[in-house]
Amino acid sequence: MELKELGLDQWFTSRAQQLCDPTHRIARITVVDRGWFMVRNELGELAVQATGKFMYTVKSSSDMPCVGDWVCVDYHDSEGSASIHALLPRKSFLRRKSAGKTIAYQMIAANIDLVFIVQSCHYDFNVSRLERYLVMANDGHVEPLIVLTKTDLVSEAALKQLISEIREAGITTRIIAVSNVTGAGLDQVKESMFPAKTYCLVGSSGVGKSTLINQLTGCDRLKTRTVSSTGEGRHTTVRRQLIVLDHGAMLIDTPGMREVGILRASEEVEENFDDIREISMNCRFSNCRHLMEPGCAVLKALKEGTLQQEHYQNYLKLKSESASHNRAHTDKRRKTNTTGKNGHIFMKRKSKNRK
Ligand SMILES: Nc1nc2c(ncn2[C@@H]2O[C@H](COP(=O)(O)OP(=O)(O)OP(=O)(O)O)[C@@H](O)[C@H]2O)c(=O)[nH]1
Ligand SMILES: [Mg+2]
Ligand SMILES: [Zn+2]
Repeated sequence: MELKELGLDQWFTSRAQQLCDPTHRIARITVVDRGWFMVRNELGELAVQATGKFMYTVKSSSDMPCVGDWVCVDYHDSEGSASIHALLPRKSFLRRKSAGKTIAYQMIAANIDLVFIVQSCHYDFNVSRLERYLVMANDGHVEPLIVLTKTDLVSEAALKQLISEIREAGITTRIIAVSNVTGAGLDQVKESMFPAKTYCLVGSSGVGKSTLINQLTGCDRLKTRTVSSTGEGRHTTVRRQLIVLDHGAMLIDTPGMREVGILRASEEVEENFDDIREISMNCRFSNCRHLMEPGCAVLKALKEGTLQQEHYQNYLKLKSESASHNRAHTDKRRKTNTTGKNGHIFMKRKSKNRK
């Protein structure tokens, strides 16, 4: 695949000439997963890490490469490994605010030509949320398109009503109504996508973003929620990923957002520290804080070196931000604290039959 088929144009090339070393190659980030990245270029797809020198230039999380970004990569031919040396400026982006004292942003995706704002006709439909997504698109210079899914679950009259509610709110953005079950409207989605252009899907969890992508690719590339599962509140998609469709358009799937615009610290902890959560399944106590508790699997992993000290410190930092954020909320409702001075006196021993 040539770089221009991946969306590279003169705008990026001229910036790369200033930022990249002549020995580096330009590549596009296709997957971001806790400290490592997948990049793709004419040579293929490869896992890379960011160099320490690059990390030193990172001032905030929005300086970190995100899916869709163009980067300068040094391919160390001998070992078949590669590293990121620089991040090219973004032409467009989707981002949301991080919780915390200072204004920071978490990048969702970069260099997007069009964002599909996905809402379901069933349950999920909400015009003000739609408006917040439109603000997000506008803020990042991305053209929006509204997709209403699950039309098979509502009557034609009900669908008309939803569309008129959107229009009455003054939203003029194009709307496509689809059903991943009957296939209605899928051709319209396909026809709105072009080779070498990048599309991103955003919307609440469970609205059918990954199912729609699977329909467009014609195969079950992405995991979707099974119908029988009740997994309320759990995201099926956990990472952002760029997929190249057969006819050359690129699509980025994202995990559903609970709150548009604002990323809560607790969500950030959840998204970025899956590994720690997994390790903590083996902690002796279910409410282990991984600070000094006996039988803590996280502390054990730290000691053994299978968990990086820096990653653990970031986890603690975000977790405390998330806790103070939540406290601010509950304090408003409940003045008396019943859990004790440090809010943590009861150790809950895990029951044996717990998975
Ligand atoms: N009836 C009906 N069900 C659908 C439709 N599209 C998706 N679903 C179902 O909705 C559920 C959620 O779909 P997903 O594609 O996993 O949703 P998602 O938006 O990717 O969710 P997250 O990855 O958690 O953000 C699955 O059980 C799908 O089968 C549709 O058009 N009609
Ligand atoms: Mg999904
Ligand atoms: Zn622990």
